[in-house]
Amino acid sequence: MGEAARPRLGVGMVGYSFMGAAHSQAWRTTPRFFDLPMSPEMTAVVGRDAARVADAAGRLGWQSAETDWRRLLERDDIDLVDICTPGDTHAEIAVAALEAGKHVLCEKPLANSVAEAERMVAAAERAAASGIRSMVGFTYRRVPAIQLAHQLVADGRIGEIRHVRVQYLQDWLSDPDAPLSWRLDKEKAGSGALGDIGAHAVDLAQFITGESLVGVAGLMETFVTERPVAASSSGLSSTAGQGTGKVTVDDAALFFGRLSGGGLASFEATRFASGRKNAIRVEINGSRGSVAFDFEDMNVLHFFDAADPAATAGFRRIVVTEPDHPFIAAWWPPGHGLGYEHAFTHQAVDLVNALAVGEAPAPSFADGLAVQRVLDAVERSAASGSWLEV
Ligand code: SOE
Repeated sequence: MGEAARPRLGVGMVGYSFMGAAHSQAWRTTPRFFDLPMSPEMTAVVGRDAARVADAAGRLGWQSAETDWRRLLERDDIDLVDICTPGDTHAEIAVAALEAGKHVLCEKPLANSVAEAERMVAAAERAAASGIRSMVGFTYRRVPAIQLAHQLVADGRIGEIRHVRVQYLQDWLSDPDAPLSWRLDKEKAGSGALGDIGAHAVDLAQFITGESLVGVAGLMETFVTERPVAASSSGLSSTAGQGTGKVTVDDAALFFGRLSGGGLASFEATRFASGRKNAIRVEINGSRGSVAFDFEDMNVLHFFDAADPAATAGFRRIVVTEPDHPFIAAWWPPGHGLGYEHAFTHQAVDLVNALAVGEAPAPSFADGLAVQRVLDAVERSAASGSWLEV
């Protein structure tokens, strides 16, 4: 499409740390690699510290900087508010933005509680009546190998789902001297490994299978309850300052559940899996085959087809980099893999495409609420030691 024919989409992003940097990279790249029906513009970035946000704007490619997110709602050149802040601010910003007629992209988990997520869904539904859209950032859905797994399951290639096994394994807290950060503060983050990475695990299970979790039982543990306070932090790494403080969230969460189709699902989310950096492992076994994925080898999907002749049957290692695979045609020749950041670009592409035709983008705030309900049930189950319906 010619540049002049593309309507402009003014984006205002709140927060510019790890997630803000990932979203900025997506907004910079999206119009350069994909032929989009709208032209996203990196109009404004928001942070509380004037000097730091001005620096972030220059570094990440934003045209202007603001120190209060409410300014985005007053500005006519902002069409979409992209929320990349800790969970305790999601509901307030998202509801106000939707009420001000701005589309919203909100990082996961949607909120810190079911009540907040419900308020966000209600605001999203009201806004949708006047064409204002919302989306939650379960980014891993947009990894091409995950999209392929979803397609294979939807096409019936693995049959009826019997088992779903999802592990999300990180190790950035396994050192007891790793300092505190907002992610270890219940007030800010809502929960620990459960909400931060378990949320992705639940969303992936529900997205790939097209089913939902109807009941769960869980265990949660905080292995290190006190840590050095942080002097500064960037991304997942922090430097230690003076003194120590309490960890108020879980370090690990284990849970299992039943899917709406009757299958059994098990989950593990931990920041203590020494040596595992960002291992999101998904295996789904069905009546006709299986799919298996590990984010540490993210360009590959393993697929087992039970209909193959027994003598040569086995898991196929599919390198998901062919032009026929989701999103790949816009990138590199076969075998020239993609990385973590590409999923954020694909998320922006799908969002812009949906906005251009007035469709509801997915995952919706309702999908975010569905995940929140599972997390809430896991937390209550861990506290009470009982099986709970979602
Ligand atoms: C930290 O555990 C984290 O950055 C998550 O918050 C992200 O959602 C995930 O993509 C990587 O790990």
